[in-house]
Amino acid sequence: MKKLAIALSLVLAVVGVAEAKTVKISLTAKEVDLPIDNKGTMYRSWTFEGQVPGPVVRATEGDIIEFTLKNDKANKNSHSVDFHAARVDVVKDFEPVKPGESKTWSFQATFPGTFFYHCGADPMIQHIARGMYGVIIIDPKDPKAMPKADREYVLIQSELYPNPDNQNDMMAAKWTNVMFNGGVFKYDPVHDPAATRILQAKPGERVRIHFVNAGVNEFSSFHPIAGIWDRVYQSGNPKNVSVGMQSYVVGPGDAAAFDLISPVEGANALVSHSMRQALTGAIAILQFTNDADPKLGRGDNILVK
Ligand SMILES: [Cu+2]
Repeated sequence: MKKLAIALSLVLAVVGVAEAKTVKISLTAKEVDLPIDNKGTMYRSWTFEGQVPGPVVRATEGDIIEFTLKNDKANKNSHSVDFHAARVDVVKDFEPVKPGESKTWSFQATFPGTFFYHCGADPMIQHIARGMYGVIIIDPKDPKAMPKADREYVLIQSELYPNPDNQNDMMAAKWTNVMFNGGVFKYDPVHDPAATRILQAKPGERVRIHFVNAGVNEFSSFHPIAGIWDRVYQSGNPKNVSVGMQSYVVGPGDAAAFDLISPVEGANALVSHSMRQALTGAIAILQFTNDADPKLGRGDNILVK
């Protein structure tokens, strides 16, 4: 056993991946009905793991991600996964998987950051608009590359097309609402009294928002009402840093990391400052309070369900 371990570490040293670990990730495509607002209006969604957005995928810079996509046999459509954190072959690795089948492929996460992932099966516009999207966070290998966040939240913007079967409406950008994390005013009890959830942090804490724009068509102008972004990291890469930003544009299919620190108790409203987007649903309340729930913005609660 010891000999084997020595031999293995020698092999790893020779190929120069001594620090890399292999992370196994599995996602199952599921076509299900999900609520798209706080009233519980149901929508025929296509999903990863029956949820919109899909699960947060996370690894560290340098890791090998061994990824398996399963397509549930109850589904009617082929699905695929396109990780924006990967450098691979679009034909071989992003190829759609038929219902009842599965496929495994690997990539090394060479750049740290906040990246989009989505289904790339044809027609991609419909697969994304119906809910097949999520975030893959690649933490920097050097833990000091970015200031440590006290809390983190994932917000993914997308447009709601009322008829999920009408691809023409998607091509024409005839959406009715813009949402964060798959729900209209999901975290905004100010504009929708039926909303029960908000984001929370304490004054002085560094809150990092991993923001993805799933689109499928609109650009987002991400702004914290009553706040200023302490730092914005394009693509979430620690080297791409801007400071003291009021808003930052994230195009469809793009992502960034946004740090916010409030010196006072009170609320900020995180919005797309494109007002038609905000006022149809793209608002999330972040409450700064000394009584902030210690579980929120940590562990599995960075994506508030
Ligand atoms: Cu799909």
